[in-house]
Amino acid sequence: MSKSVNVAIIGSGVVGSAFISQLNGLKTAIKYNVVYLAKTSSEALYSSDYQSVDLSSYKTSATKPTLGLDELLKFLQGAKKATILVDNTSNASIADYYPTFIKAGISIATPNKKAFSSDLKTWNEIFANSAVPGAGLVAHEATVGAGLPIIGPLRDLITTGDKVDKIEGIFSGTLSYIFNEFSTTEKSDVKFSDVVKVAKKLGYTEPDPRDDLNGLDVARKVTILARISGFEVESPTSFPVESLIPKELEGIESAAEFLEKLPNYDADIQKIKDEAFAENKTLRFVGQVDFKANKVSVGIGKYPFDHPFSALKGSDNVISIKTERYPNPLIVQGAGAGSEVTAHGVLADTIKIAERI
Ligand code: NHO
Repeated sequence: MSKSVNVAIIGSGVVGSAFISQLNGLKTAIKYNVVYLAKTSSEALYSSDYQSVDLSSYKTSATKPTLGLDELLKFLQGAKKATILVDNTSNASIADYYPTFIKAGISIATPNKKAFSSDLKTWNEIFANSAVPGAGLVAHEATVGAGLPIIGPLRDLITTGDKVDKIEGIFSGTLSYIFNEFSTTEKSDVKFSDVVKVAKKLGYTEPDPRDDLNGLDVARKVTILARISGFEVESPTSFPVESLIPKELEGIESAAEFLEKLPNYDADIQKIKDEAFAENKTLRFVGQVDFKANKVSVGIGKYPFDHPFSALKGSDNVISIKTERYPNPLIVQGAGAGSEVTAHGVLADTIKIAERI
């Protein structure tokens, strides 16, 4: 008889629906029995006898009310079988519940950054709980760089005794696109506000582009990598984060009004771009963890035209990890945003957990 594990999925949005479709097409020796699927915070599919949810028809199947987290825990424990909870939401309450799930033996695979980048106490609790025999495992590769292999390889280096010297990278697909278009190795007069507008039109930004431009998403990703490397970052707001939102536009209510007024501030960032160009450098929005300088930071950096960061295309991410073993840094580059690549990161984590539990 082949091995089978129970899977509970929360969320069927952009990443969740891609995850469901990839899981539905999976051909492996392990059987994935989806006992619970919360499509939204109000609609879920499950049966009291743990029959597998039909993933090919979940969009139209009759639903029941979504279970609260205490009820969900009870339901999953009632199956008395190894279970993986896949959280494809950005919900903070679900993230806060991870330590309880893990303690109860339920494993977690997720692209949700909240639990790993909020206060250090939650991070410590998650990993302390998962180290106890019988506890659930936790995997979150897709919280940084979508499906790119960053967290796994970094953890492997650290657990085998390597020491990080510096991590530096472009971690936002949106800001990668904006700076790759705005600041090039060829002279260009393209305006920052125009690039932001195009990025929004192409669907690269959040509905309100200020949620990308404030740097917080990058700060969350850098917090995660810093903590894995042993840098005890208290929270994503405990180190310098440069916001690309002009101070005067921070309080404006609508995204439309923000975009309308943004051109008034083009000259400021254009000046920085021109100064960099005169030094044969491009501007990029980077996150850094620098052990020698004992510093974590997020903001605009200048890179020589022949530096790998200057050659970045589209909305790619790139990360450079310099360690004792890799003084010439290990560099990972590729698509760092999008539903398919993010979902594949979550599914690969789910498979790795299933192989171990
Ligand atoms: P959606 O489309 O809003 O989907 C969330 C779903 O969860 C919704 O269907 C909602 O109804 C459901 N939900 C919320 N609360 C619930 C509850 N209590 N019970 C049941 N269902 C509930 O969000 P996404 O885009 O699918 O994102 C899901 C998670 O993946 C988030 O944590 C997000 O941060 C993470 N993520 C998404 C992306 C992406 O491409 N969309 C990426 C990485 C991680 O690679 C991506 C990336 O970083 C893009 C980034 N903007 C960049 O670099 O520029």
